[in-house]
Amino acid sequence: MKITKLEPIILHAPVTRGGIADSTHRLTHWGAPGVAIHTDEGQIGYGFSGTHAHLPTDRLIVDCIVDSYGPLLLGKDPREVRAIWEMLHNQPEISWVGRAGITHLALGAVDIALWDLKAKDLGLPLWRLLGGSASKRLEAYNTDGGWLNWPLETMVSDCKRLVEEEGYKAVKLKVGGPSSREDLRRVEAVRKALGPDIRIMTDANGRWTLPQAIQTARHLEDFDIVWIEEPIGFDDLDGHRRLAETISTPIALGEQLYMTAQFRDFIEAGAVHYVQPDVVRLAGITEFWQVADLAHCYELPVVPHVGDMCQVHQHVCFAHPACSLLEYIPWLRDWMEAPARIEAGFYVAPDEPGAGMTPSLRALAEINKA
Ligand code: 0YR
Ligand code: MG
Repeated sequence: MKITKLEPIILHAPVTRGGIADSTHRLTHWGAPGVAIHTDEGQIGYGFSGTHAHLPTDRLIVDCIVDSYGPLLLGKDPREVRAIWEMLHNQPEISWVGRAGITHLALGAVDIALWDLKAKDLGLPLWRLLGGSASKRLEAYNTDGGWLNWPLETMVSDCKRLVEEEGYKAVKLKVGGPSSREDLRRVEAVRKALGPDIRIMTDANGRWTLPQAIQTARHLEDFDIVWIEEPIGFDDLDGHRRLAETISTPIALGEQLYMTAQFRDFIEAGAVHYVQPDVVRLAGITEFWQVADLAHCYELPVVPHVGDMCQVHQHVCFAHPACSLLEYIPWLRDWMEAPARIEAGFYVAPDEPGAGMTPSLRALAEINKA
């Protein structure tokens, strides 16, 4: 099997209620700049990054995929994905300008498309190729009820609906708003509405200073929170280490870390408890697996961030022993040929061959017109 063509794709999917916010970002669409990799056998592999749908930057990512990585991929056998990854990752001119940022996001999308091709070639869903089991219980927690721009009443009723009607047993709430007092009021209201048995995660998206984080975390202890995510700047290793030594609520992070070596440093320093790698921030499934193995060595749970809107992550989580919980955000649901399925708060192992990011025909038609 040989790669014959790379086709750029930029997909912008509207988010819930036309716009969401966390402490740091506001967006109306989720961006999925990526690639369709064609082969001489007619099979197409799809891989996407995950962005805040900023068209000029999305174009840089797809240009990097097609112009920088494309020539290195033509004629290669996509089934040799790990060897290809090493070759691309170590390519001197490209790695000179970035083992992070745009080149790295581009490599992630390429890697996902290659694994997609390999799995499709074997006629297997990726989780099966990776050795996973359909009987594994992979729980979903839902992030889509807890945005910072939802008024308190909306957030409470959304979270209640997710729990009472959809069967989730865990939800994530955004914090890090202008007032910590208001953050605490919102968390308290959801805790009261959901009762003691539902797990609540919080995510400050890096907004707090260290003293603010210490102070707010002390108060959050009253509400039995599973974790505080990115309490301070996402790559502040020593700050997170000091925070972890000071507060009792566990720390989750990793959605903005680009490299295995960064995860190693955070894990070794004791600065992270819930490890949150992302296949679209790391250079794809290949590097995700390295990080998940690393976390597993330290007996830390891996709870990925879903920059792919959980389509690929469900596959790696059904296969990797460090994963038993995965975020759910539904924004690509109407764009994928086989959207992730959740039943009573648990993922259903997908049957479709591939890595899970094949756009629906309708989506492809719309994208190609754009
Ligand atoms: C929206 N998940 C996150 C989204 C999300 C951000 O701004 O990008 O909230 O990545 O922190 O845990
Ligand atoms: Mg987060």
